[in-house]
Amino acid sequence: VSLETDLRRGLERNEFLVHYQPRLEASTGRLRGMEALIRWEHPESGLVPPSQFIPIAEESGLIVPIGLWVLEAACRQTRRWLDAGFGDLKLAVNLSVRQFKDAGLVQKIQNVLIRTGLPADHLELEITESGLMNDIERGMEVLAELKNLGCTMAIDDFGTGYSSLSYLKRLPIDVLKIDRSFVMGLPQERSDLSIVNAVVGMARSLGLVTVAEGVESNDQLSTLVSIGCDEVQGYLLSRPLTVPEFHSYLTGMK
Ligand code: G
Ligand code: G
Ligand code: MN
Ligand code: NA
Repeated sequence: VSLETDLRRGLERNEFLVHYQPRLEASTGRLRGMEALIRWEHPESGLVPPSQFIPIAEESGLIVPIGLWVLEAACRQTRRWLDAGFGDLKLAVNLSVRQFKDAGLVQKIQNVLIRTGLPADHLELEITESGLMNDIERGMEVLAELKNLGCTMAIDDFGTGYSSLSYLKRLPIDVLKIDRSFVMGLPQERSDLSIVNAVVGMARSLGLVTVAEGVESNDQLSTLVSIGCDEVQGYLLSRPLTVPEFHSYLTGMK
């Protein structure tokens, strides 16, 4: 069977699950929230990484129902954690370009928030820089509507696309997630250091929060703290965790 058929069946048979990667305040290590990351537990092949099925889900359009499933599962789980007393968690969910272009997106998100009871200000939506720039006029409209719901908006993989400074100023976004390709070279790689420094400085002057992705070493972390990057995510702090693992993580922090 084709991977597409397999994906469709996976959705029907509930083979997807969500892992959660903690996102911490850089200077204090305080937990700020987590990113929902989809996983596929294939009955024969085992755990299939998103790099192997997200592109096919994108091409086939299946990412629209799959993305909605992730959103609902993650909002419902976050609501449980809030109810269990784990205070101020912000859930970040990735939106693909296809979802972003779906005319029903805003209504679907609003319905999920109502169904799960997650307050909108606990939800952040991540859209890649290229996804956003793909259709900037439409992008601005959708961003504005999602902001109206009360969600915050993040640009994912920032630095890998072509956002101009003038767009950044005009877009209703809250967060820049600095792509891990720039974090990787810190602190030795001079050009990466300059880029991250410039992004953080620019973000601050525009009132945006910065998140560094893919932080793997203490050297990278201390460099990011000294540059003034607000938040960090990466294997150094924690890999993406299953629901029970993330629950233990929360319990350990209390
Ligand atoms: O978790 P991992 O590093 O394997 O993810 C690989 C890629 O898959 C990343 O680019 C990530 O953004 C993407 N991804 C993970 N979960 C989702 C999801 O729920 N929706 C979309 N559109 N992309 C996701
Ligand atoms: O594209 P996006 O930023 O949504 O993807 C996040 C992806 O990065 C996830 O698949 C996650 O598993 C992966 N990831 C998270 N932390 C690290 C890290 O420290 N190093 C590397 N190489 N990948 C990471
Ligand atoms: Mn992301
Ligand atoms: Na990213």
